[in-house]
Amino acid sequence: MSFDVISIIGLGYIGLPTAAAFAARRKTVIGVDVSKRAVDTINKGEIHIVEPELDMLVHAAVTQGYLRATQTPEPADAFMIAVPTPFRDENKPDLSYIEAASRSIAPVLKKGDIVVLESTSPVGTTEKMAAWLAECRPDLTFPQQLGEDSDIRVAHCPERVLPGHVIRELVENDRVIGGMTRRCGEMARELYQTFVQGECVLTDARTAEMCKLSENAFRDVNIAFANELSIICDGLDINVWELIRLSNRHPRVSILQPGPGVGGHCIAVDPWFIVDSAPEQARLIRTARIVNDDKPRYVLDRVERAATRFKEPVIACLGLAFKANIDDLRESPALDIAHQLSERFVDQVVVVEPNIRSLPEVLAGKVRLCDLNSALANADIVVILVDHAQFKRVDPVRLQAKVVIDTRGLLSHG
Ligand code: SAJ
Repeated sequence: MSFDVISIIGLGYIGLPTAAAFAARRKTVIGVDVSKRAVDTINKGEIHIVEPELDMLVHAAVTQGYLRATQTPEPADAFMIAVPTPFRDENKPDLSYIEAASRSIAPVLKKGDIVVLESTSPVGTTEKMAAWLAECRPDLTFPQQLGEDSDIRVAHCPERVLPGHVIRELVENDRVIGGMTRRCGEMARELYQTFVQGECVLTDARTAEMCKLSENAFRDVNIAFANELSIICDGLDINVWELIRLSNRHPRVSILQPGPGVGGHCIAVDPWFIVDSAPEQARLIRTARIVNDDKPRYVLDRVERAATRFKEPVIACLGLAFKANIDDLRESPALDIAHQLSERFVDQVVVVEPNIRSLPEVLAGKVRLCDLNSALANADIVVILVDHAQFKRVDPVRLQAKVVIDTRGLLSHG
């Protein structure tokens, strides 16, 4: 089998690094994206997202002629769909991007091609994708659930990389590959082995879909446990971070860290796909989502209670990103808390976020973005929302005369 030309549909946080990884192995890669801005940026050898080392890789791939971006799909030997799967109202998964991407590549498919779904998806989506493709191309055969070989092979291979470490994890992580038939899985494995050094483990498409959702739900449930413990400990006057440190000395206990809530576009989203598929059974998974989504409100209550001690307190929010040492503000509980505080305490909130140069739209004109020193000099209340490296270096003496609400346990880590 040879994959001379590989097409990646969706050039975002997963699609673009994957395109660059294939191009680095001297494969011809055609990147497809609906956004003209993304396509133009990539064709200039630049990138439109933030991910360490990606700029260098894309620049090399484009200048050496291995990577080219376009808005219209072209023929290739392998197609990988890496478009978003957000959720709509009432936490229902929205598969419209996958459907549109599938229908857009259908006209250029030819016998022998493989289509791999990379997007995190509810169970059954790979089968739906095969059905959409089949509907557009009655002249070709597609795999049925337990069917035999077909003209077009279809598989699911969810990405599992950690934002900020994508380039390394893309190569080193093991991959779970769910083929719609054994042959589909084997072909997908050969495709991934072009650049993946981790093990590529074969299963069926439904198990692969559920595997990715389970990984993120596992983490969500465990963070919810830590968040619930933190609220219980506040009421019982126990330092939750010391408690967790001590509990984790047990050889079979490994409690995660509480925080201001769960952010990002994966862990706070994916468990809902399981709840949507099994609403009656997924009781723990649903409750974990609710516990984590409620945590920002709990933090706000604490700040409001602390503020009653002052006439017009200056409130410094340390951090806006959804986790430490990144600039990604999407679905960030820290941003949500800063925003709500800015509405409640007009002209009293200052924000420190060393990883951004200008405020996001929701905060523009409402809070002041300032450096750590001036924030600490003026604040009455300091709310630590993200455990950025810069904040870890603050001398605790500077916080002594202030009310500190430390949602990340920054001051409690020895
Ligand atoms: N968080 C806590 N306490 C913890 C750990 C994390 O409050 O102990 C919070 C973080 O602050 C953040 C959120 O959870 O707000 C998510 O952060 P994360 O670092 O756990 O995960 P993501 O969203 O950056 O990436 C996850 C990863 N999944 C797992 O670790 C199981 C990654 O491997 C996936 O590829 C990614 O989701 C994805 O795309 O699904």
